[in-house]
Amino acid sequence: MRASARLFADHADLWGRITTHPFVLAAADGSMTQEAFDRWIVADHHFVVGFRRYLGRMLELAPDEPSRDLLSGGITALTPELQLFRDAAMERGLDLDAEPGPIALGYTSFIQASPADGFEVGMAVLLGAERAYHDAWKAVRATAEEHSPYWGFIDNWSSAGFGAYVDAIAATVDRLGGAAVGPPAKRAFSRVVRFELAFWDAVHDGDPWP
Ligand code: MP5
Repeated sequence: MRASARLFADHADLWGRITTHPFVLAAADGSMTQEAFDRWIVADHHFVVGFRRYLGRMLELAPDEPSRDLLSGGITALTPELQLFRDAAMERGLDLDAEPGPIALGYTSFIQASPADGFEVGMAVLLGAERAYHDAWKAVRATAEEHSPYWGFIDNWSSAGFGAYVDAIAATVDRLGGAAVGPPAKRAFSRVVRFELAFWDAVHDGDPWP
């Protein structure tokens, strides 16, 4: 089995819960509350700001030109993506500098710390996080209307171009082979899957500090 497939094989059940989470279903059928979507914009903006810095660290660690091409492409795509968040926040009067909740902060901090455990661990994290969003927003796209207020975000992660990026990440993980599925990489991937679920819960229901 390829290394990327081995990472997913252990998490088939939890993966199904990411793409059928109540937040995802509500985005698809238009029943999302304004509070939940506003919470997601602020929390996910915090995540993407941290994610871009993590990708910068991964670019520095990358061992060859194909993986540097992949990562620098990922970084470049985040300029228009961050603008989507800024525009949505401006329209809705949201403060993007608001204190993130503990789940949003914890997941983002975990992602940013992951390259310290090596490039292979960082790549397992990248595969999990990007594939989670591709699969979830593809599920939203399957039933959402193009005039959905979330269309810019839906299209960003569900497009064929983003799918090709996720496939290229998987191919890089496969090229890395054994170290990409060693215990540290598997543990990090498992944490990504569980954090993705916790993040949907947090934006759906709230992510309060004590
Ligand atoms: C992504 C995201 C995808 N924006 N938020 C979460 C919680 N998980 C994954 O990352 P990117 O950088 O927006 O493609």
